[in-house]
Amino acid sequence: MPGARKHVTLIPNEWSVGKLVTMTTTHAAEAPPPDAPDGLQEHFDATIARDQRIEPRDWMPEGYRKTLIRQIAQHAHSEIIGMQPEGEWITRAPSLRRKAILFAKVQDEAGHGLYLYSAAETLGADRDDLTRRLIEGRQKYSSIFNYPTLSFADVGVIGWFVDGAAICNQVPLCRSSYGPYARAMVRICKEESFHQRQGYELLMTMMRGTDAQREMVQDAVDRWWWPSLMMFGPPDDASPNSARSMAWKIKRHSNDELRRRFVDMTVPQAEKLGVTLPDPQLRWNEESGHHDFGTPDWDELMRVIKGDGPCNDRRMERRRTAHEEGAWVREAATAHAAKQAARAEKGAAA
Ligand code: BYC
Repeated sequence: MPGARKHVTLIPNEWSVGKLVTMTTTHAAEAPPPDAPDGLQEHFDATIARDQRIEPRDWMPEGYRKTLIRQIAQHAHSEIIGMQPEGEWITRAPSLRRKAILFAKVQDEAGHGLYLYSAAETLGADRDDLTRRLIEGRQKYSSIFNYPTLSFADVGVIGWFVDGAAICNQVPLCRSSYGPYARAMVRICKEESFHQRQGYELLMTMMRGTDAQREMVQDAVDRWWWPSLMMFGPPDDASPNSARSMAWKIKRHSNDELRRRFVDMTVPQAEKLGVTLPDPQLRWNEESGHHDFGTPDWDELMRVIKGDGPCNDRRMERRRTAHEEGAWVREAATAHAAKQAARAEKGAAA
């Protein structure tokens, strides 16, 4: 119908975060029968098969624990490094309102990193050690944060694409089999959906502006589209961790499945916004009920993951400097905690 308002869903209903909290949160932590010490593996397997949660006090296979630490640490590092591309625009935001919004958003990402480091600590990981591994280049963070933010439209496109991709990836992680990770995801996803909406709203405002603003938006879309598709990881047949992680129900969907969901979700949003996604092969496929789309440049993803992206050096240098400059805060906090503990001990003894 001409002139009719087309309804664009930012997050499809069946993915709504609200529904996630109604999922089964039954604890997996019935202790294994005391007379069956050899039954720990069976107990773990049965817990996973029943779709219940593994909690920190439960026995778990070493591979499960290591896989979780790897994924959660990478996820935490991504949230922290992910503050940088948008953070570079805080002092250059075009209005006080945009500055306040951006400030709050970047601060939220820091909070996400902290919940996730806490979740990794429930598995026996040490936060300092994880940070050291990151700054020594022994642990990864998401490839997407190694691209530059060239204009303020990039802030909007990061909200729309990068937070949108994060939602597609992370909403299913709210049903991850490890309790502390799944619970951290519920709050994180609620905040990410706010971030996605603020990005989209910023872009809608720019699209109502001048030709130059519309060109900035299209340019940002052109630069961020393919790297956003790469966020979901290598294709399924080149993803060494997926099968194991899915069997353990850490991951609920494969990389390709989530990528396709992101494309299906984003295409109508792009139409509504009035931008073109830079993929000549993108079209609706009636038979499959999904969009067909082109192949991301997997060599580029591998180069970026290995440290050879446009901004890897800059991001890591900034992270190292921030860590060094924060040393006095860590020392002061440790001294304060020791003083408090000594005072409490003295009080208890008196
Ligand atoms: N970038 O076997 P695969 C955010 C690595 S931040 C870098 O498929 P897996 C936000 C992968 O680690 C949210 N590395 O692995 C913040 C593996 O290497 P290792 C970020 C990648 O784990 C600020 C190897 O390639 N989201 O939202 O089964 C502002 C083979 O891959 C990438 C998360 O962290 C990549 N893109 O699946 C705005 C989500 N892709 O470890 C927004 C949580 C793959 O064997 N993570 N690799 O040496 C996951 O869901 C999964 O770990 C992945 C990869 C889907 C990313």
